[in-house]
Amino acid sequence: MTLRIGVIGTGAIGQDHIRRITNTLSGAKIVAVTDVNAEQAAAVIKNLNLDAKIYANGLELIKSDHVDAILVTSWGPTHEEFVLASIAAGKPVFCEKPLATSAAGCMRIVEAEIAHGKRLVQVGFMRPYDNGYRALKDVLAHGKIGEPLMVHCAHRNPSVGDSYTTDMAITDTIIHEIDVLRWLLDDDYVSVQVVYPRKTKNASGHLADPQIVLMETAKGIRVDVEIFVNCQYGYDIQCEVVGETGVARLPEPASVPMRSQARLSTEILTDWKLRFIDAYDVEIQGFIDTVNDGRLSGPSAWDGYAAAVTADACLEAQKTGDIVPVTLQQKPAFYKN
Ligand code: NAI
Ligand code: ISE
Repeated sequence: MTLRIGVIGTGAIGQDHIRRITNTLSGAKIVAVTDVNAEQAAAVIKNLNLDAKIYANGLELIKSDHVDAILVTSWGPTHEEFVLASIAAGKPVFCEKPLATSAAGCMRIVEAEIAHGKRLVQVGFMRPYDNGYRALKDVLAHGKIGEPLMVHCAHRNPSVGDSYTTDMAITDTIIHEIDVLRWLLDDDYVSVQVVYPRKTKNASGHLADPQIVLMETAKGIRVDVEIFVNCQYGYDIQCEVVGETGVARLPEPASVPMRSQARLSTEILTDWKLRFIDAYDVEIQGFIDTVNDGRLSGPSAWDGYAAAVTADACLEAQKTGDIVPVTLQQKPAFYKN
């Protein structure tokens, strides 16, 4: 079966997913696109030589009989409406993070999906599909370093534009660590705090950069995540788990060690699209395959909700400097597998 996919939002990640579905993955094709920037949507169709129709807006695309499943890759504040409309139409939907911009919005999606009675939503958290994180989880699952006690992480981007604001360090950036560490540790957060180191001169005047987020899990594991989005030197994702009997690190992306000009060096990537290219491929292929098999899996609306509750607490902690509790509702049986 070839899944007919409609894409809402043909910007950076929308184009990247359209390219991979068209050129790399199997079992699906892009039949519909829409973007508030209609010229851009038309250019994407032309450049990739797609046999796809441009829709006037996301809601028209979702309703179309020619579309079996939806990819939501528009700006975060638009996600909730498109995901709810997809559920109302009974269509599977892959939604880039954030699922919604607030925990309350994510909960509306959870309730709509439960009322529908079958999973329809996958959230675009791709790190659990990354080979490095999977290897790290395997180490923990086999008890090779004993019980995890502490986790040290860094999420560094070379630079960000002027439109990147202090709260986006939470909603756009550390949201990936919030999700992947829940999965890695099989745990939820109970509290968070944000502290601000000395500011880099390379950040815009309005932006607090770097930031450190401290989180505690229900099992008592302490997590620190450095977010540094103007680090200048590359796109660098670090994760080290300290256990009772050893320490395990996220592997570096494969790169050829070079001896040249009196230096031993390896490349550091600069683009998030390349750092996680394999993970995105596996993630979207997983969406296609599990939709085609009628057993959608992958990060769920509940995972989107849990991440949003934690992010909301981080946003409060950014403002107050306090240790802020993270309080999740009871996990519904619907999401227990
Ligand atoms: P972008 O700004 O490059 O693209 C977003 C596109 O959505 C734009 O072309 C815009 O015109 C369009 N759009 C906005 N509102 C719309 C609406 N109501 N209907 C139709 N089109 C609309 O942004 P980017 O970087 O592609 O990010 C999009 C989403 O993907 C964001 O939520 C972002 O957080 C997420 N993202 C996820 C990544 C990941 O690693 N999983 C990486 C990058 C982005
Ligand atoms: C971007 O929006 C992403 O989601 C990337 O995966 C992330 O690493 C980057 O920091 C964000 O800006």
